[in-house]
Amino acid sequence: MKALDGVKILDMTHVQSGPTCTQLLAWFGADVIKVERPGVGDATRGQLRDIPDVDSLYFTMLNHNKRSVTLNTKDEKGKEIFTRFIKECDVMVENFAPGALGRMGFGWDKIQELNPRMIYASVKGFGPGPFADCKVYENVAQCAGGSASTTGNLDGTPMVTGAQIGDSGTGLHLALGIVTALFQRETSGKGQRVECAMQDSVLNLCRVKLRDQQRLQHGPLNEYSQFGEGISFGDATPRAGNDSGGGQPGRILKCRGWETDPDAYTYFITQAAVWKNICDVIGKPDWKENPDYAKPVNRLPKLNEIFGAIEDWTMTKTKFEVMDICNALNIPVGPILSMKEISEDESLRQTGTIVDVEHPERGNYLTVGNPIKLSDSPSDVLRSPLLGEHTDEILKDVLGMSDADIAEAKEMGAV
Ligand code: CAO
Repeated sequence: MKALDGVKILDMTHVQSGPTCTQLLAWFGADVIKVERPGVGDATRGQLRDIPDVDSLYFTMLNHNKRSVTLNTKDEKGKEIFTRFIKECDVMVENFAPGALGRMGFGWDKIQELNPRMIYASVKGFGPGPFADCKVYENVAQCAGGSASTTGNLDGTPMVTGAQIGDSGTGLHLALGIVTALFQRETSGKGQRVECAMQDSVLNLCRVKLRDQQRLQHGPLNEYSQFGEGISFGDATPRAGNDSGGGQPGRILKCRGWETDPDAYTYFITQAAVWKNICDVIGKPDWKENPDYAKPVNRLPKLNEIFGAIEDWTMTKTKFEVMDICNALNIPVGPILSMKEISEDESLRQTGTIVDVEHPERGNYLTVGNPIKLSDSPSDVLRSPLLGEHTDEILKDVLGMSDADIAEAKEMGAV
């Protein structure tokens, strides 16, 4: 048994944000029926291809454990079949440009009329307001959600981050909305509309930066490096380089080999509780009792000097030696791991966070498994479906269509 066994998801998602959401639901056991346009499919099947004519890694890594049915939802026969799917499924998920489902004739009113128990979940770039009709991709969301403005160096341009907080971040939020709505349906008996805007999800993940925006009204942000550097603050939360976003100052510091290895760095946090251990390990025992350094508040204006001294020490060690030495002393540090190092990490393979998957057309590839581990509902990662691989099977077992009905629908170009 899996947690979401028996839940049928009508998956109208494409690209990244929606597919991340439905992939999670599939890992938890839902039957995710991915509806794709005949002969075309999700655009990402063909994007960033590394092997000619084979589904891209972009697609395969976002669509595990799903079944694919082709269906032209703009065609009359296709609409009839789609209507039957709406009646049979528990949840519909989509992330088309605003209004696309309505243009097909399947707005929220229509869906409620067809199936009052259906949960209809959408990702859009923006919520209601001036930008509600805009198409949005990852980096637009990072920019509009406050992330880009607060990422990067103080003297540099706004910066997007490699973590897909706009797409995958919104997919995660939406998945939570869906299971919450399923839970409420247990008592209400009714479906509901679940909406997640990418701007809102990014902002939710940038919550601490809105915290700092308000703190600015009461004085400088003295844990930011620019405070110690004597650079005055403007009227908006500034970019803070690699400063820690929390109350314990931290920085990225060079480790042995940094001259040739772009990832020979560690993150080092000067947690107040272990300050004395830090002083000992970097060879500054006098800083333990010296009133200029002993208290966190006195250290804030001197972060450049302090991290300079720590870096003099980290540069004599590899990032893994820093990890071993500091963790034994309870000092929080973390190596900067490259994707190559992560892909070769045995412990991540053992927990199912990195998984090897066999695909009939591309062979073996690596993917990220379910990061959410349920003890009674473990996730097995199954390869993504080929375009329309399960069309006949789904039309038969979900809608009860006969072979003759299916043949007719195919002849009409509906599937
Ligand atoms: N049968 C027939 N038509 C289909 C179909 C099917 N099975 N599936 C999709 N279509 C149609 C849609 O109805 C739509 O047609 P209309 O424009 O005529 O109404 C069309 O295909 C394409 O939809 P789209 O406008 O969503 O696609 P796009 O490539 O132009 O835009 C994107 C992509 C991502 C910018 C846009 O979908 C969007 O803004 N989505 C919301 C925000 C979002 O999720 N962004 C994240 C993108 S990365 O995860």
